[in-house]
Amino acid sequence: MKVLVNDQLVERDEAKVDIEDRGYQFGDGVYEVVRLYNGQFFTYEEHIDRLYASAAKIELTIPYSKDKLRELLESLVKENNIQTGNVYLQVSRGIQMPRNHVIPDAFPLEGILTASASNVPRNEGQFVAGGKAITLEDVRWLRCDIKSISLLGNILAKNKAHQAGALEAILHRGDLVTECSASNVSIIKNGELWTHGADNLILNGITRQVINQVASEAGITVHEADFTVQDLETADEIFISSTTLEVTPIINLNGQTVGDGKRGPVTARIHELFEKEIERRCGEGALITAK
Ligand code: DCS
Repeated sequence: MKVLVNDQLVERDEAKVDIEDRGYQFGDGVYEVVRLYNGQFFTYEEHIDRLYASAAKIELTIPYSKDKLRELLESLVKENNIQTGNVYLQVSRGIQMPRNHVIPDAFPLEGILTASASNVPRNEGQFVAGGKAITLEDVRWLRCDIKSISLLGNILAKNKAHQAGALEAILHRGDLVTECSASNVSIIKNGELWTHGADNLILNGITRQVINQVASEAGITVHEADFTVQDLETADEIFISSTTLEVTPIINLNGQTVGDGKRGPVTARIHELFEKEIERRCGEGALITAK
């Protein structure tokens, strides 16, 4: 398996990170996870635009042009023969000695790119069967719109969910539901979709954006607006979404059955629309080879 370190493809066990790297020391960096179906990137531009936007928000310069980055990531995909899988890429601010919180004015490096790719099949069983979730107070910082590699708040929430035998932790700030530890959350009430607006309190998921678009086009009313924990608890259907989870139903919340405990009809319809979008963008056979 080969990975990218800056513009070099190297064997995974030969790739090294400097202990003075600010990503390693401070979690000072940004990342993306991009999915491939049938060897084709899905929503590539959206992910890369978000990477550059996250970097700009923390005054970090991505060391490559978008064209060069695409060339590098395509070489990574080709080298590892990725059909249906994920590319993980991150850019750290680079090496600084001695360790200092302050970002130097004349920073010697523009950032260090590392990326890996692996084949990961679609979790089709789970897309239908769904999973459990718990609710937790959202104690993360107030810039969740940045896809930062500093993920302690997310990790602790996800781990609490895991310890409770759940797939995800649905987070709320007081009464208002925000998102999950590593995905967005939407609810269905009276056939309409509700999901938190794209502000500083959530990561504006690319999956969520595609879902909202295809759902609206199909005539489903989409509210990107506040909804409460009580709305969540009384929802007809709940689903979570991310690059790897696609549209995954939540069939149990804090030990209580959601709806009739099965994937609901609107969630099923939305996943079907999402799959059509995958085929539209990645080619007709994309979902067949993705098994
Ligand atoms: N919210 C958070 C906190 C996330 O970490 C993610 C994705 C999302 C929402 C959904 O965003 P996308 O739809 O753009 O994927 N997390 C990525 C991760 O860390 N692994 O897989 C996806």
